Amino acid sequence: MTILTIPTQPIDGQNPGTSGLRKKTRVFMGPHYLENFVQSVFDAIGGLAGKTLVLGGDGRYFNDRAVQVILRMAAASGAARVIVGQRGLLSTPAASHLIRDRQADGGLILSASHNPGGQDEDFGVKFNTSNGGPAPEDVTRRIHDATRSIADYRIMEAQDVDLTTAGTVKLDDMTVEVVDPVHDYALLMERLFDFDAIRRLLDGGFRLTFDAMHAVTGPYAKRILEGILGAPEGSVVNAVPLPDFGGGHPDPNPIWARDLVGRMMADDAPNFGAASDGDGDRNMIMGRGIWVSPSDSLAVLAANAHLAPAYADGLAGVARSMPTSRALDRVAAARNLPCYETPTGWKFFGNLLDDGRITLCGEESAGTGSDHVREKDGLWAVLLWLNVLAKTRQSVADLMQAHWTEFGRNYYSRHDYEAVDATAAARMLDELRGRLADLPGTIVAGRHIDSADEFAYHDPVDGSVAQGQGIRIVFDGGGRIVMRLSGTGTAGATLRVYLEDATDDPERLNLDPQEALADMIAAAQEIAGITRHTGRDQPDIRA
Ligand code: VG1
Ligand code: CO
Repeated sequence: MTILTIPTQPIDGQNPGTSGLRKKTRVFMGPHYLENFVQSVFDAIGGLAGKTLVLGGDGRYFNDRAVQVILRMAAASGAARVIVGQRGLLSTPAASHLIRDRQADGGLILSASHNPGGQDEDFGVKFNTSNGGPAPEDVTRRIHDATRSIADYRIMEAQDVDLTTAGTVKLDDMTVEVVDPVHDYALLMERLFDFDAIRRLLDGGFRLTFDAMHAVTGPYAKRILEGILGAPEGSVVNAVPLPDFGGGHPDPNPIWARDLVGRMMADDAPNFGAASDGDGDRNMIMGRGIWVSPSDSLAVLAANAHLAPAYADGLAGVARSMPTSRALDRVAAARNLPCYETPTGWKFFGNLLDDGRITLCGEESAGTGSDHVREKDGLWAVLLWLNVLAKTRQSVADLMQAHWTEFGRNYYSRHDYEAVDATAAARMLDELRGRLADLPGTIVAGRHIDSADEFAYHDPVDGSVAQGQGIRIVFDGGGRIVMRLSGTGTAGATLRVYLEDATDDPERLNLDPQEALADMIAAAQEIAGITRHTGRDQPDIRA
């Protein structure tokens, strides 16, 4: 077959953000856009000659065509083998597992995660390294550098590879191994958890509902929850991945998963409800009449993980992203576990996991995971919850009550202001940055400020430093405000305001979080002038 060398020019803005390169789908479909980026990834890792790559995506619009382009480019660059999910599908955690299990040199995951999909919505490409995790910052920097000097890319002249059936085919000299996207991942889950205990729980009439939001976890949840664990058919809803996710945002939060919330708040609600996002790395957990905040979920899982076989010997340590609530820190302190604080984005957990310093970690944005892969893992979190519930035989609501009674409660909410003017948002943070030194010791909204700074992370494993990772203002009594700009958006800027306040008072464990956080909400306005700068008087999302 013929290898074509196509001349091209650098394209601005091909800079991977919090989680890969994310742009409007039409941008990715534009001339050379995908090809430039993919060639830059190959160049940044020293070429593909003789290497093995994992490839798959969340099934969104353009996934099918992008997979074929990448296969032809990998063949042209001399890759030995590409392991690709059937029909081009792989969830992010399943891809991470395959990279590790098959000792691949890396992987490309096609997804814009929880962002909507379609011709007029979002697309994305993430590169993961041989540990199965998102490329760390030095690698993404090299990729970005390569996009700025690219002059040509190589692509094989060939027809589409048939990805409809599992098996091995050749694309010129390169082996294309088409795999069942669920099989290996399901085996891994079976090794980690007490499936018999979960089966008994379900046999006893415990009802669950899982909303795959028309995204990639549909086939995974069907096979594992219904097929292997015996939940009745229909327990998994919206289980067929669609290119436009049924027109919604595949984002498991109370806004975008409102159908699930409605079902779980009804009188005849199932005992357990959950949802995942576009690429299957996020999770939302609910019990009858209760939504569990992701930060609380992380803390509860850290406190109870030992009930699952994989974690029976206890945890080496735990970690959370900086904006995530400090509910986890309370568990760590009580159990004498090291607890690390990292910047937003899963890539920062990689070194801690690889080095054996932590077993469990998570983010307030509905991401939870462990050392079983190097990505957050939605279904894993659901199964760990089910394992814990099967062992404790408590309801979700009772388990939360017991947790707060033992450890105290950290009220938490994230307020997102979406598509705000980027200049105005940057100006607001600049202004705030300039005043940080003056804030400690002052009283705002009746609360005393203890400290104020901009978070920088010093990686204890490789010594790298990540600056500018969010402004944090800490109040006495456990209050905290964090502000940063999103690194995953595709239009304007998204301002994220993370609000936290803590209580140990047994009389104050069951407040509405927005009411419990009233001081912090008022303080955030007063300190940063959100309305003055952005023109918005309400956030778009309260998660
Ligand atoms: C967001 C979340 C972050 C998460 C990232 C990728 O990033 O805040 O916690 O790791 O999305 O998740 P940002 O920069 O927009 O705040 V996913 O499921 O979109 O890969
Ligand atoms: Co995701």
